Amino acid sequence: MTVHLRDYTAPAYEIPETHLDFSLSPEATRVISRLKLVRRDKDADRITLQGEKLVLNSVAIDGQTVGTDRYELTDTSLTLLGLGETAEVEISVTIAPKDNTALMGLYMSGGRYCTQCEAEGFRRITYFLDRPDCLSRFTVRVEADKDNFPTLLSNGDTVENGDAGNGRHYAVFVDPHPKPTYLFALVAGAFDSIFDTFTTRSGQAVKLGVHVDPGQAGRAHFAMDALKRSMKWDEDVFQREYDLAEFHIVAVRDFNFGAMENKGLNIFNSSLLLADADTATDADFLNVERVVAHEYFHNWSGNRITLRDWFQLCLKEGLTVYRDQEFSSDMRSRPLQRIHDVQGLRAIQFPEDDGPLAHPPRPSEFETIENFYTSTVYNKGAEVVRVLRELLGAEGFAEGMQRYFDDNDGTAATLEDFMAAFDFGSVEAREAAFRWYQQAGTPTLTMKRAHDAGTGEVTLTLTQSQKPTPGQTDKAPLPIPLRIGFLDSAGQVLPLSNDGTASEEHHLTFDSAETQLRFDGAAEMPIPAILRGFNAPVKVETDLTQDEKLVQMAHDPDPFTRWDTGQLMMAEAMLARADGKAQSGPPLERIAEALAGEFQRADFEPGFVARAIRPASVSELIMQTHTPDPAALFAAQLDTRRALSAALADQREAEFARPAPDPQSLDNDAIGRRALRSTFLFLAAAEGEASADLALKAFREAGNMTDSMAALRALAEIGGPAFDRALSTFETRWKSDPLVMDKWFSLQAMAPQDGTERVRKLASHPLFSLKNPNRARSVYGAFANANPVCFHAEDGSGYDLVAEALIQLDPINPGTAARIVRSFETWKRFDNNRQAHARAALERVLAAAKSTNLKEVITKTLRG
Ligand code: B3K
Ligand code: ZN
Repeated sequence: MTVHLRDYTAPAYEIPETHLDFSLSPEATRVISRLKLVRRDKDADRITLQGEKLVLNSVAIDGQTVGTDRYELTDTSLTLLGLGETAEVEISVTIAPKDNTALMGLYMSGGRYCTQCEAEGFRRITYFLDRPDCLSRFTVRVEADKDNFPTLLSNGDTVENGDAGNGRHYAVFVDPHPKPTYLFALVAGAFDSIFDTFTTRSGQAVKLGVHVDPGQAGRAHFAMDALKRSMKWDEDVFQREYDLAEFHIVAVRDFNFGAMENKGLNIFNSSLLLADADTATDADFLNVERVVAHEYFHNWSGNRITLRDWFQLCLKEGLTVYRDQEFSSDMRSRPLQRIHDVQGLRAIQFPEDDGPLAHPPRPSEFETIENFYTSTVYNKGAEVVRVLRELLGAEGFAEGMQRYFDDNDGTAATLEDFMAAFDFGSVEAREAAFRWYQQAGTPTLTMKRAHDAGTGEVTLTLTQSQKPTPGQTDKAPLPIPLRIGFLDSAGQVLPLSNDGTASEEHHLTFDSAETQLRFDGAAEMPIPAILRGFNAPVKVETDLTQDEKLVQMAHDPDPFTRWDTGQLMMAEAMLARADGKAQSGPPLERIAEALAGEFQRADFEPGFVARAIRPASVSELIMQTHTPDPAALFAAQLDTRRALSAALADQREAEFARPAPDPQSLDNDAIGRRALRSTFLFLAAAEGEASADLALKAFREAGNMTDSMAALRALAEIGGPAFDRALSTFETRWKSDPLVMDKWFSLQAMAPQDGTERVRKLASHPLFSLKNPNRARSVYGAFANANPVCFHAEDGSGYDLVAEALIQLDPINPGTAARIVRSFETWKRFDNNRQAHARAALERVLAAAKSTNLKEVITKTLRG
């Protein structure tokens, strides 16, 4: 059943008031809902409420218990009949949270109750208009056994609590802000809680609580701190204040994705909340900070202003990712954040845009909305907001954002509403910008130069093109914001002039299929960077020569450009090697020489250099190759790493001769230096046994989880008994810590030499379970997404392994299965033999699949 954007109609009735009464029990929770219905559409006399896997006990309309003459019941709905202008409806259902392995609706994790309702989980709690444009004021009463479930939470502020007799207690919550069902949440259980207070800029005191598994409070403080910083930042940068007297975050171990922005009661996967230096890596800390901010920022971009329908998902997700990226840039290092985000975009979103599952940030049809929580909606969505900011200028963008928040507060909005808040100068300009939301695919921007030595004029001929994507063949040009700057052949900045204005950097918009830009004042052919800062999600192809790129990677003032051109040079070198044509690629000595220059710069930043000297992963190289051979690419990467490792040996020795950074410190320099040491170990690991001492020493001396994992990753590549010993030391120390053990599992699943064998063994490890999504992903997700050599093995063994797991996982947790299967999306890039293996594996899974989630993804993947 395909749903189309163009078919949107508002519901016939509104539900302005909702009372929910939960009597919690693992096998039989009773949910009574009292709804006030008010007619919107004057001809209506009936309404269909969604409901799945519910046992209906009774229905009453206006105080009278009614029979099937007043309602129709199906597996997925309850239609109330013969309604008037208004009605008071009471529905009683029973559900079994303990049996809910799909983790949608009300379920149990570690003996505690929690919920996940986005997108369509609420219908597994009771019958309701389970759609984002039905905004209701919720009052919720929760009752549970007192000893086992001492903490009771729901959205909004607590207005009452007390004893309910029989060893039970209750609490009542009122959320004054009308909200759709997907933002509903309930939690009950035994937690260790930490509390704090935040005073908003208008003087309102907010009680903050972070609730975690007993014994874990020490790992909750970083999240609390990140929350307070997020609240302050949203006031300072977007003028957005919090709007309830309480705000809670709860960590649960069983969760289908990262976290959820339920109004006033965010629920997190514990992997994105708990962090201390012993158990979390620096990357984990930064993720916790980012996701705490992201979910908090949804309070405005998502909750106060929600979505008219699910096609608008990008309105809250893309915008909120943009906001969290800006937050992280302000908290940490702006250039590093940009590199991190672009790397993620290229690793996940570009392949999606290039494959069978390509769709625009705002799709126009879907089968299962759950399958549309994609990198395109999230990450390209954020890039589109950044494009808008560039097109409008910082001030125009900021004004438009305030207008958007003010004009749409309390409503369920569309992307059209969002665009209407900005002043683009003309209707045409707004429509052109809006295309970014409507067109799928990554545009390619090409640049060719001409130089007139007589006049000193340089002409840049720019073209943009887009390949057809499934269901979308005609593409119109997009407005691409450029930041252009030039160097001379010695690497000096050239302030050329455009239209009579000389500048070191020109901000221009390219919005047609082809154009020519002219600049004056160039004595020789200059070296342009046209997309400094990477402010548009495009692929760039230029006519720069190898020598010019070496100058650019060493000297461009924009760190992003230096990093990007360096990556390009290393990739060209690796691809040439994988093709057996090493001599035609850029020479590694010269690349290494340019990289060595980074260590000498006055603005040396170790975290930046750690990324600059790290060549692309095999997965990234696969995306740059036709019919890739992962094993050959890996061999080429090893070769390149060895060369860089040797060329940068002095820098490595100098770094390791210094005292290690404070293992507890999270400042930029400490994080950066640990990242640099980790990259050095990664480069050196390509030397195999010869580097084992370095890695073992790093493992023994590791002062925190960042250092332990860096050393273990290096040992995983070196392999052999040293690796196995380190693994067992690690296991003995951490076996009772699930988050750390997830790392132990995934590290082995990513081992390039013998990953397949290891995964088979891991699946029968006593701590392995498909029921826990983190654990399932730590093995199969890690293998399929981050072990390209084994996953794409020539004999199809990698595909078979994942297919078998998916067949077992689908009946347990279809959402997680439908995510892992996406790793097959690149299958058509490979040779016929691999394609045949991938097709057979996918067809096997499809034949066994029961869920629409998994079937939709596989059908589209096979079709593409
Ligand atoms: N909005 C949730 C994601 C819900 C996913 C539903 N399948 C988390 C977030 O993006 O903030
Ligand atoms: Zn989000």
